[in-house]
Formats: sequence, C-alpha cells, structure tokens
Amino acid sequence: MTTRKSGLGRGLEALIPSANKPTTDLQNRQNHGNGGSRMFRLIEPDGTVNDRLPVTVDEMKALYADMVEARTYDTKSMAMQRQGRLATYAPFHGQEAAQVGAAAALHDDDWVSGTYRDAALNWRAGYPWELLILGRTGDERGGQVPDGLNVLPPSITVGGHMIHAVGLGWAEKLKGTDVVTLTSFGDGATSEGDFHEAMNFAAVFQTPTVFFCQNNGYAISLPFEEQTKADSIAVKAEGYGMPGVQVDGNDVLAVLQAVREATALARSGGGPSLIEAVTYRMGPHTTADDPARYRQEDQDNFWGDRDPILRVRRLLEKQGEWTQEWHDSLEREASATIEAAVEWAESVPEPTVEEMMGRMFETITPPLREQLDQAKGEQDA
Ligand SMILES: Cc1ncc(C[n+]2csc(CCOP(=O)(O)OP(=O)(O)O)c2C)c(N)n1
Ligand SMILES: [Mg+2]
Repeated sequence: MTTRKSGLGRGLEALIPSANKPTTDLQNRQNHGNGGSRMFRLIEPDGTVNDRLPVTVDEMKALYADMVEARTYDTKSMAMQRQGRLATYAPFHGQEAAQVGAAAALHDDDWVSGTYRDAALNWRAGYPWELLILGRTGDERGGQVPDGLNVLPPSITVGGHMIHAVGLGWAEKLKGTDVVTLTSFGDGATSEGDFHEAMNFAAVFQTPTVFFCQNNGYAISLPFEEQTKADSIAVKAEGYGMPGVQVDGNDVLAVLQAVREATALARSGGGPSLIEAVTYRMGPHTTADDPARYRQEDQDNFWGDRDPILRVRRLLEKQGEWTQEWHDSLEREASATIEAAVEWAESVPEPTVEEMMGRMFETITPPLREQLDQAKGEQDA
C-alpha cells in the first residue's frame, strides 16, 4: 500500500445499526465515546483482533511504518518550532491512525480537503513533506499544490473547507467520474454553520463526499461534552439523511475499513456519509497552547495506553512480526527522510516581494500594486 489504494467493503450500512443507537453511558461521554460497545473497532487496545483483518501482514507493517514516519515528522516539527525555525505548529500526535488509515483507503485521484492538523493525511495522500515543511516556515509556496495532486491546501478556517469538498464532489458527479472527496475536520468544526450547509447540500444532491471527523476530544480548550449535547458526532448524520458511523480512531484498520466502505458507497452513486473517528490529541492544540491548564494527567495516561502506534505494535508482536531492530530501522529511515525534507525546505531562497504579491491575481490589483511599490521602496532604501 505505497500508493493510495482502496477495496470494496460491505457497504457502510453494515456498521450503522449499532453505531447510530444513542448512548446514555456517562463513561462513554466522558471519554467522548471511546470504549463504547457501539464503536466499530477491529484491534483492541491490547492488540487482540476482533474480526478478520482487511489487510495482509505486509500491508499492516506498511501502515505501521507510515505512522512511525508521520510521528517522526510531528516530533521534528514541534522541535523546530521551539527553535524558531517554523511558525505556529498544530501537532497530530495521537491521531496518526485516523489520518494514515483514512488516506490509505483512497484512490490516487480522490480529493482530500483537510485542516491545519492533517499533515499526515495530506502526506499519505501524496503531498510531499518538503512542501508541508516549507509552508510551516512561513513560505506560502508550500501551499502550492503540485500539479495533478488532488489535495487542497490545509484549511485554517474551521469548517469552511467542507463546503469546498462538497462542491468538488458535486463537480465530479456532474462530470460522471467515480472520483470521491474526503473532507477531514474536527469535533469543533461540527458547531460551524458550514458543517450544516455542507452536510445538507451533500445529502440533498447525493454528492460523493466522505465527511471524516477526527473527534480528538477538544476544540482548543473546549471539551467535547461542551461542544454538543448530542451523544456522538456520528448520530448527527441521521438528521441529514446519510449514513453515519463511529469508529475507534486510534485503530488504523477500523478507520481504513470504514473509509473504504464510505468511499465505495460514494463511488457507486450512494451519496455521502459521515465517519466519526474517536481519537485524542496527545499534544497541545498548537505550539501556542498549554493543555495542562485545562486537562488532567490521568486523561493523558488513559489515552497514552491507547496510542495508535503502540496498538499495532502489540498486534504485530502477537504475530511474531515486530522486533525492536525493525522498529529502530524504521525510525532511522524516517528521520533521514524528514531531515532531507527539512534541508530542502530550508535551502529554498526566500521569495521576492513580487513573488509574494503577484500570485493571487492574474493582473495585480491597485491596492496590492501600492503595497508592492511601498515594499520595494523600503527594500531599496
Ligand atoms: C471560523 C473559525 N473560527 C475560529 C477559529 C479559531 N480556531 C482555530 S482551531 C479552533 C478549534 C477547532 O477545533 P476542532 O474542530 O475540534 O479541531 P482540532 O483543532 O481539535 O483538530 C478554533 C476555534 C478559526 N480558525 N476559524
Ligand atoms: Mg478537536
């Protein structure tokens, strides 16, 4: 699974009856749904498996390697931000399974429209580390998507990109292709009007859109239970007339399987669906945040034991497929890859003011022209 691949699943409905039942379980709500019997899961936190796995052992190991590489990027980015080499950074530590699993289910030409926290999703969907890092250094050329790659630049505006995703899906439907769009967003984004508009439009027009919510428990400091009075994000699908399913977002195979089924449904003309991947943001909201001010250590410990990489390691260990040497070699390779990408990004010459201001419009607007002249004047002075 080195490129985006997908397989046919059972049809998303198979997962829905249990997932959509409302829950009154207090513990479930405190853990924003995790641990509940209604959640679709293939790998238990201790590494035991519930069902036939949808991948081969080699594919499982490739997903593990991808998650290790993604975490290496995340750790390096945090360190670089502290060194003043990157602008504000939004870590995805803890959400690797959700992002890698979702991307692994896509076809090469499917659209991906995600957020500032979706670097692993975008990378696994084909966006080079080099450009992701360049973008974080503050150079907007990092947001210039390579030709032929159907990945949108990350949306900083919470929720706005879901509407773009629906439009892209609608366009693909009108063109008669079987390309689908996956849009990734957080629990907080479901309180935006854009979420409602996107979900409603997608359902009414039956666009091939997969709404992929990474419910990581928080919108900055606001916990899930203060975000919504619904029992889950997944149940909201029903109000729009589309299937919804809650999956264990720290189980890479459950995510892969759910996204495969949702994309298969969309590809075959079955319209949109909503997947809630229940996960946990292990780090701060961004490098500008201090989570110690609003959450407890035991919460972090609870989720630390549910680490998505550790879970696959436990599974592979049970099958005699994990060794420390293998893991160390993956980390070494990942570090070399990320270091090379950093070196490239830091060697790119700074853009000129003409480049910075000349990209937005074919013909530069008068206010921009004025700013450009002023900037050039200051440069020459
Ligand atoms: C429209 C809009 N409102 C507010 C913000 C400020 N803001 C940035 S991230 C964020 C929280 C989003 O939480 P969630 O959707 O759960 O995503 P997460 O950060 O947890 O991945 C907010 C309110 C914004 N960027 N855009
Ligand atoms: Mg969140």
